[in-house]
Amino acid sequence: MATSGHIDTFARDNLPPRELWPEFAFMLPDLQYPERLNCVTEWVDRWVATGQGARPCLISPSETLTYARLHERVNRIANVLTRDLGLVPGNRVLLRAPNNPTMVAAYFAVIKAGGVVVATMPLLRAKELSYPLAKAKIALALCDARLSDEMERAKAQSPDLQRIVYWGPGEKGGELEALMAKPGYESFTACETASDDVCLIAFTSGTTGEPKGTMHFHRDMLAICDSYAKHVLRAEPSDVFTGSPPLAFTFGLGGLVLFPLRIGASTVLLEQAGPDQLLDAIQRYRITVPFTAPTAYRAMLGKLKDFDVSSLRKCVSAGEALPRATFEAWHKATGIKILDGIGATEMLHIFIGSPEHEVRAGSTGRAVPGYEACILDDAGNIAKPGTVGRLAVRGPTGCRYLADERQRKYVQGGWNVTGDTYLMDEDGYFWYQARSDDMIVSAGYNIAGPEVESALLAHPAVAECGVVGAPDEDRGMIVKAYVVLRPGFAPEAALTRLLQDHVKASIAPYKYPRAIEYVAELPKTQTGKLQRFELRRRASEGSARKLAS
Ligand code: 3UK
Repeated sequence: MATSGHIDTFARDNLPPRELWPEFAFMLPDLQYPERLNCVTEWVDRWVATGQGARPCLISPSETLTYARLHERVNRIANVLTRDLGLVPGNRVLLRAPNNPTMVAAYFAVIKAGGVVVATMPLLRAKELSYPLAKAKIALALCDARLSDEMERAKAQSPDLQRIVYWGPGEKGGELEALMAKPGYESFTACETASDDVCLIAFTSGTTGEPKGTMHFHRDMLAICDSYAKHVLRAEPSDVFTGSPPLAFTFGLGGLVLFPLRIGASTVLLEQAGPDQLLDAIQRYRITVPFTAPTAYRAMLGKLKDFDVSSLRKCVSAGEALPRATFEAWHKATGIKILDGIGATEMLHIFIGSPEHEVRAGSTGRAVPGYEACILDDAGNIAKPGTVGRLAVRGPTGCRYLADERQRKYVQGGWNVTGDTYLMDEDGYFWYQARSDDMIVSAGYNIAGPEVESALLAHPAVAECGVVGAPDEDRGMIVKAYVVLRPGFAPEAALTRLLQDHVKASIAPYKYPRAIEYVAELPKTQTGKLQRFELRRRASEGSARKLAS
């Protein structure tokens, strides 16, 4: 192991003890990295050094940066960090901005200077910002001036935070740009970090309990490009990427920045990326590779006729299971098989997913080359194909929580145990059942909420839905569906019966939702995932009220 390039040893000191690490494997020749490695040079400097600096790189509605201009912007910020703001290798820097070119430049500048990025979602409030500030002991923040309100409020309650530097328009903005303009700041030599120095602490969105800080090395950032992106996604330098996930969510970081820049492609960064904006961008920029969540594909389906999406080549879905109905409708409408893939913040990116020619409708796919995945039974042994059990994975990336006891839960016997219930078939394809804690046990039957959701989504009246267990005196639990209707359908008892019959006709009848409640919208996380725990809470409150009355 190379000696660390960090002077501030906080990240290294707070890695989990070695015996709690998952096993790491670097089976592919693509995954051999030098001991000294600053990953940013691979995405940015490399293209300039090989005479390709004029290629388009980051595209946004307000500016387009070539690789050469991104290189310069990264260098200028890196100089500001080290010369004006006193950054020392190993220091953590909080970043707060919507997806835009300066956010990307700041991400790379922190890492190039040997720092550790802690990126945050634009919608977070002061309270949610103060948690990572304290947990990762962050003294410096770079922030888009439009997001200064909550940032200032967070500072007031965060003793570690010494300094915030703002950029962009807005009352507080412009300080970063003024510093960046100094003469001599256009070049910067990358800090000589070790390939196993931490460069990113990504916090999980915390659907249950406190967020967890997952620590990633320089080599991890390349490994996701050289495993998933190279062998499953298989994009080309001429591809134009875009997508909706925030760059603070590693799904977005990989799909919108690391994957395209690894191959010299370009990427369109959108500050607002709802289904309409995404469709508009696909048409306007002739997007070939979009990254978004299953609900967004579903929402876009109804609007495809108003847009020209003929440029699309590869569509990636992750974050939640892709319902078969969505996969099939998208294939019918566009001729494209959506690439489903399961990833996790702990693993940095997607570790199960198959290329188009191997995709099977309704399955997440097979283990990504470089990764191994299996199903563990209750005793922790590898189960036979066809068994439903806990998903476990290992490969070049894996879980290392920042000072967190929950490491023992995620890593068991060297495997990363993601908390998902899956089945692996004889051919090595993985079939999602549910989050392990989302399984509904009703009158002795195990029922996976997402399977009932998939069945409901195939009915034309259903726009979105969430299925959970509601406490029930007779059955322990009953299957309850929260349904958002499409325009033109009324929430009537007749429709409830129709939907129930529809489910009974498409999956085992005992799985049908005995209760259906119509709602205007579903609770979602910052990363756009359905909050089943919130629905469960509502469902149990609802039945508590019923019992009391
Ligand atoms: C669920 C899926 C079924 C699953 C992520 C791609 O989602 C990402 O990371 P998170 O830490 O959540 C991880 C959990 O989300 N999940 C994700 N993808 C799928 N379930 N099918 C899928 N295709 O429960 C997993 O354990 O927020 C996704 C890349 C990077 C990521 N961080």
